[in-house]
Amino acid sequence: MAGEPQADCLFCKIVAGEVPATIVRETATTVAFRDINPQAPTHVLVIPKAHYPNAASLAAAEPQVIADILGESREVAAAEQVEDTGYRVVFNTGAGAGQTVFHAHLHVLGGRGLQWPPG
Ligand code: D5M
Repeated sequence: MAGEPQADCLFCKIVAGEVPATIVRETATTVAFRDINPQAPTHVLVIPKAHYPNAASLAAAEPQVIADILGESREVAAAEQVEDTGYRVVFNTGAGAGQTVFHAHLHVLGGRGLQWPPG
């Protein structure tokens, strides 16, 4: 069923507490934790607790949770004190865009200058 935990999903295991992560925030619908391979001084992933393979499928099924994730990204940015210097939020969607974990996740990146266009 859509949104149900998947046994072979790394981020479902983090939600369940079966894989350790440095969790920085948690709500009823989301978890935010530090990326294991940070690309900036602040690099936090905000994920839905429900399993959807990417942001598009989550948006179609549970649009309020996409809003929750964006709201949490703002809270993360404030806690990390990157609001004033600027930060970036990114949903890589599809392998061609660099997605490697197929449980929707929003990258929150900040704490250094960020170039555009991204690589
Ligand atoms: O981003 C997937 C991200 O997930 C990537 O930046 C590494 C991160 N990652 C992978 N495994 C872990 C664990 N165990 N903890 C924390 N972060 C992790 P993508 O957009 O799919 O390329």
